Amino acid sequence: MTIKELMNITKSISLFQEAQTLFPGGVNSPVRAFRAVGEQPLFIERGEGPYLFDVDGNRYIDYVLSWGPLITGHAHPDVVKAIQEAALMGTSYGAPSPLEIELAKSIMEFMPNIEMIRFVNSGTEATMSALRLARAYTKREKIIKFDGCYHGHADMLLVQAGSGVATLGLPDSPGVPSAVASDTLVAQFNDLESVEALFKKYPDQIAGLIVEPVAGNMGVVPPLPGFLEGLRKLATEHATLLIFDEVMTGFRVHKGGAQTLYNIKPDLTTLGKVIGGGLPVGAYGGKKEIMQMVAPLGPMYQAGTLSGNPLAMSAGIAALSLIRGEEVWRKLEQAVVKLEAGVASASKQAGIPIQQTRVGTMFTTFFSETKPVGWNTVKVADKVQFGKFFQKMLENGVYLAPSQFEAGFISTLHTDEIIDKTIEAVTESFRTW
Ligand code: KE4
Repeated sequence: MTIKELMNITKSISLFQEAQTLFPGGVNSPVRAFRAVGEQPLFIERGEGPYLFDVDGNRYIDYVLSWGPLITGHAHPDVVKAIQEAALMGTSYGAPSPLEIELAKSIMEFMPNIEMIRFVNSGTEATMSALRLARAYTKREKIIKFDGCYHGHADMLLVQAGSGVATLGLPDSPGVPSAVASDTLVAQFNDLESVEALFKKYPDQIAGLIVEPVAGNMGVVPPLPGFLEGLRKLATEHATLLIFDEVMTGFRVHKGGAQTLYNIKPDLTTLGKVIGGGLPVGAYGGKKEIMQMVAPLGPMYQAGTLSGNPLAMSAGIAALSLIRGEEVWRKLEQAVVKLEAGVASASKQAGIPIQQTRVGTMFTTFFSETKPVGWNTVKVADKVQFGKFFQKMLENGVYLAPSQFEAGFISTLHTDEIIDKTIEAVTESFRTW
């Protein structure tokens, strides 16, 4: 039985048919197409707190949360109010506003290693700009990324990427010029020797090393002890800029991001998702000495019509103000630890082998007997089993990321009762395996 047969999703079905005449694959971002779980996507009417409601009136506990941004849940009253009030003042000025200063200072309170910052409109813009800056600053051209890590869809980064690229089995995207891809070197996550080998092969040629400090786009894969410290040491030794792509991990693995959790100082940090409170915001920042290369102060050009948009700034300010306290983070940790234990117990009871990974408020359940440490150990996970789990959880009212190679997220509104209901859904899903 498929989701279509088991659930009342007739409006989603007809909307998807129409959407496929308008958008490639019927969606505006590939992972939304549910291709990895063999079904058709649900069309969403609204979100409220920890819930999504589809156009057919079905309610789901949401663990995608717009792929990470909604750490305070859907339509949080404070965030909505901030957007409404900002909109009454105008939706875009194309000029500086005090809101940009307020959000920048708020981010820097959470991540003091960021001395200067530039707002953009997406994580892709943030990573693309940070790498251009690394090349401008070092006058070198090659970059290192990691197999299975995803940093947005800029040409130079669509090389052995994770997230939707891995989900759809597109090892590299057509349309990326070989000249561009040839400057992107790929190492293995949690494998320092693979990084050392690249530095040895390309001495003095590597401008930047970009890493998801906790991989989230091959599913969640934590750094092994010493890995991030080793990257910091190698980057320093070779005068290569260490770039922490914290678009996902920022305000998710710890209130101060991975750089605070692991006490590593990257040269540049990229951000997105949570800092926009659900509206389009990205950012790159770091050492002032490096950021001063950026126009109009320096020669490295980067621009954006809606960068620092007052609505997005207002939403980000409101969202970050809601996650500043220690108590919020204690409750988040308590909720996700309870969920993790519930899943472990249900899978053990059902005799279904899984590997669970979690850092802070982002987590993944791999259907595998191999400990995930990098792409090579993640890609062996049983995607069919994951698809079955996804479908059963959906039928039981829980909306998971529709891919084994994605992270799950909780919000401050995933209360004890919500976690209990989720564990019941997991138990029921495994019971009828
Ligand atoms: P955006 O351009 O999608 O705002 O950000 C790109 C990006 C950069 N860096 C990291 C670590 C990211 O996780 C992302 C985007 N994440 C995916 C989810 N894995 C976005 C979801 C989608 O592509 O629809």
